[in-house]
Amino acid sequence: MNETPFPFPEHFKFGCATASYQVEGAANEDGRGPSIWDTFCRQPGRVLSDHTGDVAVDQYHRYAEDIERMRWLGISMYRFSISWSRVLPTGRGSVNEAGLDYYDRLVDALLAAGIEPWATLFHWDLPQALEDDFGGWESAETPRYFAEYAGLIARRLSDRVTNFLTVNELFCFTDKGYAEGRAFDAFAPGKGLAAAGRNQVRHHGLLAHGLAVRALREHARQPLRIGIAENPDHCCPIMETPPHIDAARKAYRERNGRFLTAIMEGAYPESYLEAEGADAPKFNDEEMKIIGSSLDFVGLNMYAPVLIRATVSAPGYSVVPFSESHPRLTMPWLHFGPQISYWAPRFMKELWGVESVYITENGCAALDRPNLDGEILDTDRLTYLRAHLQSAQRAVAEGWPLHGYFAWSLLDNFEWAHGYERRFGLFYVNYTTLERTPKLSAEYYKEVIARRAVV
Ligand code: GBH
Repeated sequence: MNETPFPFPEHFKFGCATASYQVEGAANEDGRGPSIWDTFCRQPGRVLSDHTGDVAVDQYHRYAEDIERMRWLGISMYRFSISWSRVLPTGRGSVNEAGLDYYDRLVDALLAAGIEPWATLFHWDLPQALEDDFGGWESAETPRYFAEYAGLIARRLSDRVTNFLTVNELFCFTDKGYAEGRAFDAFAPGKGLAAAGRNQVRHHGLLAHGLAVRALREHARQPLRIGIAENPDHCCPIMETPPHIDAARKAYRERNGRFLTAIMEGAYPESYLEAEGADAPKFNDEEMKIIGSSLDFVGLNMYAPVLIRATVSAPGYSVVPFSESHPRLTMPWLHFGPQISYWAPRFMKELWGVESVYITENGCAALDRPNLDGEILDTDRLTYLRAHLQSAQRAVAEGWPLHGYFAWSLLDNFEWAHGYERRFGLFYVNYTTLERTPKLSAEYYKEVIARRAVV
């Protein structure tokens, strides 16, 4: 018997991901300006137990020991995000050198450990000043300032960092931030815009992405690899037969018209514009060209599926609703459907000819409890990760363009509106002592990496 029946090729890379506001802490240190999440966390009832990211898991001070943990795991990539207001406290204008110094230290330490830095420019922590002065993503000023910030980061870090991601998950900082409004569900800044305003916010998010791609390239100190970390509706066939596969592919394109399809095609699909009607975003050709700027890779955050079946009537597909007892992990939306880690890379190639896909996040929340021996035996997370890795391995084995995988997350951290009450880490964090303990899933991931195979 072959002991590693599900191998990953030599060039396939493994990593872990985090985001600035979720891990850094040091919210008021070394000249960092406030972000909309600092403000949001201080509005009672917005975040579970009114938790804040003031301390988070203190990676700002503990990055060196966390890099030791990455070495133990054996990962070769670390995806982190840069806090815009740490380097530009008001989002524009004067630069906070001390803030930039932190990312220099982090990058240098990663490189010394043989780990590639993958830097995300924006993972939702918009400088509060841009919200106060312009209404944040409601304004076309914000994408322009984002491009200036991207240029600054390229000039400062691209001598050592060659992998950049523009923004993380457009839906979350546009729709959930500006059009949701509900407590425990909304994200910062917690506005409740109607459809027309929301669609313009989406458009500004897209524009920020495109302008940043160009600014990064323009100011790069060496050739870069630039992508996005997007969380489209991961449509997949309810069963693997040709009609359902075709329906899921069509659904993947049309249901992502507001974001990913616009980026891949440099145009909003007709189906999106028709559905939005009078509320459709206002845009011009030049903006759509910018939004469609070519990418070096597409990063996909992978969590839950959208199950699709073929229909006879238009549009030829429909969403199969989750049954009440469909298995899910410990988030209301985290339904089990690991097959997306196969179908999404495949559809990227089939729909748009994408040659390089990375799974930029995959993971789940679980009710981790240390046992009497202090172990965290997270069999649920291990099973979830294993199933996704199996699908990813299938994609690679069949020749679809999947080149790497990042687990979300290296360690438990500030889970946005769920505060510290939901844990996504491979390492357990004791929030009293900030001590980190590897869970069983960390040991599992370490074995996968060491053997380069699903084990
Ligand atoms: C990611 O988003 C984030 O990038 C990361 O920061 C976060 O910690 C991690 O996942 C875990 O949540 O509220 O019903 O409209 C997760 C993917 C996609 C989950 C949008 C919530 C909205 C569902 N998110 N989804 S709903």
